[in-house]
Amino acid sequence: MENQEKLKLAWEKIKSAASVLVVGHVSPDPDALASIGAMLELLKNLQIPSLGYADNKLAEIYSYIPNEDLITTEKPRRLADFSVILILDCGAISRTSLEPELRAILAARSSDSEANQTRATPYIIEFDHHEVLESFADLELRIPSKASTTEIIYDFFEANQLEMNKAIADCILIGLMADTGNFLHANSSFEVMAASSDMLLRGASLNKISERVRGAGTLAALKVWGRALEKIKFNQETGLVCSALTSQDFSELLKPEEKNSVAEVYGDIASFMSYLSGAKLALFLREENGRVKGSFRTNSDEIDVAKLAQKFGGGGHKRAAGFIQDGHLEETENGWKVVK
Ligand SMILES: [Mn+2]
Repeated sequence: MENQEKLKLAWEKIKSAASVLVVGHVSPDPDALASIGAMLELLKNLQIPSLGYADNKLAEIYSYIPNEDLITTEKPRRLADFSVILILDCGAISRTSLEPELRAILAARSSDSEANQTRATPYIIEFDHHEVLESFADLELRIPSKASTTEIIYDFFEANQLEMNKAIADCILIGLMADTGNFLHANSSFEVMAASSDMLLRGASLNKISERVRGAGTLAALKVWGRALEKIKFNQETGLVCSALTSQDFSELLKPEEKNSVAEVYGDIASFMSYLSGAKLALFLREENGRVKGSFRTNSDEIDVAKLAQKFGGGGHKRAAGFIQDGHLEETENGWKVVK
C-alpha cells in the first residue's frame, strides 16, 4: 500500500473509533510529545474520547507543548478497551513501555481461529520516522526519510484535508524544529521548510518555540555543556570526536533535583561536536544509574550511525542514533571504554 493510501486508511480508522489511546516513547522528547499533542487536539475536536500516554515524562521542561498536560505517565489499564491505539515516534515495540500488553493483544488475536474472530481488539496504527526493527502494527506509517514524526502527522492532516488549528500547527512545528536542531541539521529538507512555513501561516509561534527547543535554558545545562566541551577528545586519523560525563562529573556539577532539567542537552552536545572541522563522527557518552548512554551524530553521507548504534544494542537514524549499555566509563589514553 502506498503511503498516501495508508494516511487515508489511518483517518478512516481514527474518525470511526469509539476511543483512542495515543502512545509516545518512554522518556519522550519534544517530537514524541508534540506528536501526541497534535493527535489529542484532533481527537478533542472530533469529540472522540482519548488518552495520551508516555512513560517517564519530564513535565517541568515540556509544558510549552500544547496538550502536554493531558499526557499521563500512568500506565493505561485495559488496552483492549480502546478501539484504536496510535503509536507515535516509538522506533520499536519495546520503546512504547507497553510491550507486554501489546504483545498480549497480538497473541490473543492470532489464537482466535479465523471462524471465531468475535473478540474486538484495538486496531494498532504506527506513525514513525525511525528505521524498522520489527513490524507489529496493523497499519505502519514508517517513513525514515522524514525529519520528525510530526512531519508524518503533517502529511496525515494534508492527505485527509483536515483543519490544522494553532495548537496543531505549534505541535507540528515543535517536532520539526526539535528533530532538525532548529533547521541546522542535514535532515532540514525542502519539505521540512515548506511544512514549517505552512505552520507559521497557521499561527505557530516560531520565536517562542525556537527559544524553548534550542535554548540551553538553565544554568545547570550550561555547566553540563562546559564540562562536556572541556573533556572533548578528537582523533584526527579516524575523524572521531568524543566526550563523556561520568557520575562524578554530574555530582560535581548538578544538584540531584537539577538532573532531569538537563536531559535535553545531550543530543545537542553530540550535534555540536559533529560540526568540528575535520570530524566525521561524534559520540557523546554519559553515565546514568549504573548504565552508559551514548549519542552518535554524523554529517557525513558515508556513515550510517543507526547501524553503528545497533552494534551496541541501540538504534536511531542515519545521522543521529543512540544506545544504552550496562556498566560504567573508564577513561583511556585515546577515549573512553564501557566496563561492565
Ligand atoms: Mn522523532
